[in-house]
Amino acid sequence: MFTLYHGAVAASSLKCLLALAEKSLTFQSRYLDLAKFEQHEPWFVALNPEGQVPVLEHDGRVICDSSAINEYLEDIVTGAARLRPLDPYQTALMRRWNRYIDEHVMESVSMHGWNLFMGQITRAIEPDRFEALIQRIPLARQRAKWRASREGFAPASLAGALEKLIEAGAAIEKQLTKTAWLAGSDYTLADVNLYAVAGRDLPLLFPDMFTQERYPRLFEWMARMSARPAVTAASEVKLNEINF
Ligand SMILES: N[C@@H](CCC(=O)N[C@@H](CS)C(=O)NCC(=O)O)C(=O)O
Repeated sequence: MFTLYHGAVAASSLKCLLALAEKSLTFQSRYLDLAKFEQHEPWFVALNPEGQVPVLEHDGRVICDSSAINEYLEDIVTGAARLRPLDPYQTALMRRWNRYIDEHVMESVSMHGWNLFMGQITRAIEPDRFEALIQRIPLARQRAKWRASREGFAPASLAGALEKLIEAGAAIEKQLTKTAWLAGSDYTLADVNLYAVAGRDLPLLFPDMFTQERYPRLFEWMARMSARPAVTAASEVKLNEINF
C-alpha cells in the first residue's frame, strides 16, 4: 500500500503524483496545506525530519525527497510504464538533468513563486503567531525563506534566481532541439521533474520572457506533456482520497 503525503498539485509533490499516475498505481493521498504550515506539525516532522513534502510511505517504510521517491517507484514497480532508460548512459543523462533541476531550477522557480504568492498569506498572520510557526520549522534555509516571503525577498536574490532560470531555459531549449525528450529519445523521470517544477510555471511567472517565440521547443514539449493522460490524472488528483 502506498501513501503519498503531498502539498498542492505542484512542484515536488506533482513530480511524485505524476510518477504514480504514469505507473497507474493506486495510493492513499494525504494532502497537507503548506500555507497552514501543516508540514511542520510534530506528527509530520516525525515522518520527515526536514518538514517538507512529498513523503512516500510504502508498507510502513518511509521515503523522503521527490527524486529518491521516483527512483524507488522505478525500482520496485516492474512491468509498469518505465520512466528510467534501460541503457546506463541514458540513465546517467537523466540523473544529471534531475540533479540540475533539483539544485538549480526548482529553488529559483520556487523563490519567484513564493515572492508572488506566499507573501499575501504570511503577512496576514499575526506577528507572535508567525514567530511561533517559524520556530517549528526544522530547516534553517526554510525558516529564512518563510521569513523572506513576509518581509520580501532581496532584489539581488530574485535577480540571481532569474539569471539561473534564463540559463536553464537556454540549456533546456538547446537539449530539446537535439532530442525529443530531455534525457534523449525516451520519456523519463527528467521530463516528469521538469514539467512538475518548471514546465508550467516558467511561462506563467515570466510571461514576457518565457514566450513561445523564444522557446519553441520547450512549448512543443509542454504540449506533448499536457497531452499525456497521466498528466491530466495527476493534475486532477483528489486530495485525501484513494486515487487512480
Ligand atoms: N528536496 C525536496 C524538496 C521538497 C520541497 O521543496 N518541498 C516544498 C514544497 S515543493 C515544501 O514542503 N515546502 C514547505 C516548507 O518547506 O515549509 C524534494 O524534492 O522532495
